[in-house]
Amino acid sequence: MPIPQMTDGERIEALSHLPGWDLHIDKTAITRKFAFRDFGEAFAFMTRVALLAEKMDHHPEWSNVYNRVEITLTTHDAGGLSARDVTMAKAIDRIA
Ligand code: H2B
Repeated sequence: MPIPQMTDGERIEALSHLPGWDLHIDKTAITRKFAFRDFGEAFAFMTRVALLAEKMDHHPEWSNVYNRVEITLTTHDAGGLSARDVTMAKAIDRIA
């Protein structure tokens, strides 16, 4: 069963509930930058997100530089943004 991409209307509605997350110019993904006190805190956050990703079977594209973590969410099985990304973004915000 393919996962549907979100419509323009759904994207606008979802983003209004996701402060800090930016929609990519091509509308296929959302990104947020997080900053922590130091590397230990950033990596602890990443560890929790990694466990969440395994539980949700939905995995982030991300990078880490010392205390900063940048996360991009997109659904490969949909070829763009889906409701899974929105659910995960909210869960990540709760962890942060
Ligand atoms: N993560 C993301 N971001 N998008 C997907 O489409 C996706 C995933 N699909 N994690 C999952 C794994 C799928 O490939 C496995 C087989 O369930």
